[in-house]
Amino acid sequence: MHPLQPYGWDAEWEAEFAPFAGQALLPGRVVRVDRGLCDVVTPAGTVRADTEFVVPRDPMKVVCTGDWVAVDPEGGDPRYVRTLLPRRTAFVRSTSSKRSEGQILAANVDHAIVAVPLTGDLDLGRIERFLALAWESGAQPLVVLTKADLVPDAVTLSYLVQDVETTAPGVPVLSVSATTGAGIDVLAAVAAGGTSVLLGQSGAGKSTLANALLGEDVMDVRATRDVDGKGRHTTTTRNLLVLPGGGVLIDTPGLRGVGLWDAGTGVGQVFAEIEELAGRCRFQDCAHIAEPGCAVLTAVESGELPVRRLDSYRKLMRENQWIVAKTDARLRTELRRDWKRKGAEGKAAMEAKRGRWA
Ligand SMILES: Nc1nc2c(ncn2[C@@H]2O[C@H](COP(=O)(O)OP(=O)(O)OP(=O)(O)O)[C@@H](O)[C@H]2O)c(=O)[nH]1
Ligand SMILES: [Mg+2]
Ligand SMILES: [Zn+2]
Repeated sequence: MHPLQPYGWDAEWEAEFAPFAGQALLPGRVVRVDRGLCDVVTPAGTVRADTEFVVPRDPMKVVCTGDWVAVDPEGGDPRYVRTLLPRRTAFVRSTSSKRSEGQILAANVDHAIVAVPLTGDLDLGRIERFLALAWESGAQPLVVLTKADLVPDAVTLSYLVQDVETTAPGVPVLSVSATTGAGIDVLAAVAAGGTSVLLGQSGAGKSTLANALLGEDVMDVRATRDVDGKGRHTTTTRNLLVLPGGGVLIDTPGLRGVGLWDAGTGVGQVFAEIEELAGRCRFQDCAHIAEPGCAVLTAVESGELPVRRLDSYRKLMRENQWIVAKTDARLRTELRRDWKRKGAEGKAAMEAKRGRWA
């Protein structure tokens, strides 16, 4: 067995890495990133590596947890990451409203697990926002409602699950409790199929779930001081963990919120039923405000579509259009093309390497 197989190494990555194998570089997966340095697991063990060489001020090429890279086995400590293999998927949010920059939270993820605590009121808008980015990432989203043991009875629990289900068409919704163990087996089965990332607000119980899936206390867990998620974050780095039942899990620090980042397609998927209705409006460019023959408004009037959903759809669409307009569209198109241009990055890295030693 290839030593990286538990980390998700497969025939496709092997093919992707082939050009670098002949150049005496090592393949590896980034298991942690901390201020420009990352821990990379390679067939020769875990090495600490500098990522600076591959990231010439391009936020989309900042090496992040989950990335597959080629590491130079020679050189001191830290070593150098020579190239970033093209990502299959990437979860990206915008860093802040002031600076329009994307931040990659996890790469090469198959399941984007949005952890939502069943304590306090369910913030459906926040779930929709996370799901838009999850769909956009290319991963399959999953909502995990945590701390089910704190819900007083089974009927209440089933209503809460239903509420989230109607908010998340096409997305599996699972309730779990790390305290009683309910639902953990189902989650383990999902997580066994590839790489999963746990996302959500601080205190949602992400690290507790990670420990439950690991079967041991690897991640620090702490009681949150306040319920609105503004308290201290327990987890401070993104960590990639190999699960005993198969699969790889990335635990991330809590996020108070996520800004959309070019997530038009993702927003459309979160509100699939609205987009479906919109296709039946009389006018093709219907804004669903007061137009005659508007199927969306008809659905709101009949009670079929909650007005909250329509408001949320409008809000996220507007936010997304704004961020897209604000950022340099040309640059981002190039970036995207770049992601798809397999192997090109490697070639550039090797040319740079040659130049460096010339
Ligand atoms: N009752 C109950 N409490 C839980 C459960 N899961 C987690 N908790 C508690 O919730 C608190 C926060 O858990 P963490 O796992 O640290 O939360 P987190 O999402 O990793 O938080 P950050 O690392 O800050 O993002 C801790 O006090 C846990 O014991 C559960 O299933 N039931
Ligand atoms: Mg944590
Ligand atoms: Zn309409």
